[in-house]
Amino acid sequence: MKTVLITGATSGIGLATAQLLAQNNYRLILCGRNAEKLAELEKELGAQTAITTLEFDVRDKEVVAEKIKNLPADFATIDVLINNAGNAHGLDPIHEGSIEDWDAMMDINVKGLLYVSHAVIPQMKERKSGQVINIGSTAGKEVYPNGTVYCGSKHAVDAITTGMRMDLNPYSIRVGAVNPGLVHTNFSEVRFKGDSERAEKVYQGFQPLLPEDIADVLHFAISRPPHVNIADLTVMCTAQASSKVLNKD
Ligand code: 8X3
Repeated sequence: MKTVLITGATSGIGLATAQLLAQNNYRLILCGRNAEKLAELEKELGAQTAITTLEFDVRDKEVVAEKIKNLPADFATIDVLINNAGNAHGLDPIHEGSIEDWDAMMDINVKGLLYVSHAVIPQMKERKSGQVINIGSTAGKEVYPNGTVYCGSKHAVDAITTGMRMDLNPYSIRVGAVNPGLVHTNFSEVRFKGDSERAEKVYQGFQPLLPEDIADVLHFAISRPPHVNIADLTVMCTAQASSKVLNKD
């Protein structure tokens, strides 16, 4: 039974992935900031598979390192790391952007991913096996107006994934990225700071991806035989052709 650590596991893509992997016999380490949701998840999915949860904010590097280091013995060997925690904050031209929003995106999407990776990779290197999947974005492949810093953070994820794959190549550690386009999650609600009406409009007039669609892709990626690495996969809904080309009703 493989052990999979998922960050940002309490909502969206992370949650759908946790639910799918629980049904498919993976041992899960679910990480997130919301203790209550983590406890609910542990109860809900604990009936299906072995679960432990880690409450942390990926920005807290000491806490991240400490909690991963002190995992219970049954969960100490991590076969797969899914760096999923990520957020967008604001959608503004660069001259109107907020420094707090920029900090949040860079700290969570880029530095948080690095902190968790730093805590997990050494044991994979030691064993000469393991898999890291970073959740990128179409925003890591092309830049769109007003998304400058978010796109910058996801381009960083793209570059970091490529570099990680090279650096970890001698240790047979598989590294890849899954880059979703528009997925119907609370992503836009967070981006627009709780303005649900504006958030919902983002997904109106076409069928966006659902978190379950990306969970399927992640399950596929981690269930490949050891010689197969899904290195870089961009997934869009049929209505989307690029960040700004969308076939809406
Ligand atoms: C999410 C996709 O188009 O909002 O990463 O940047 S988009």
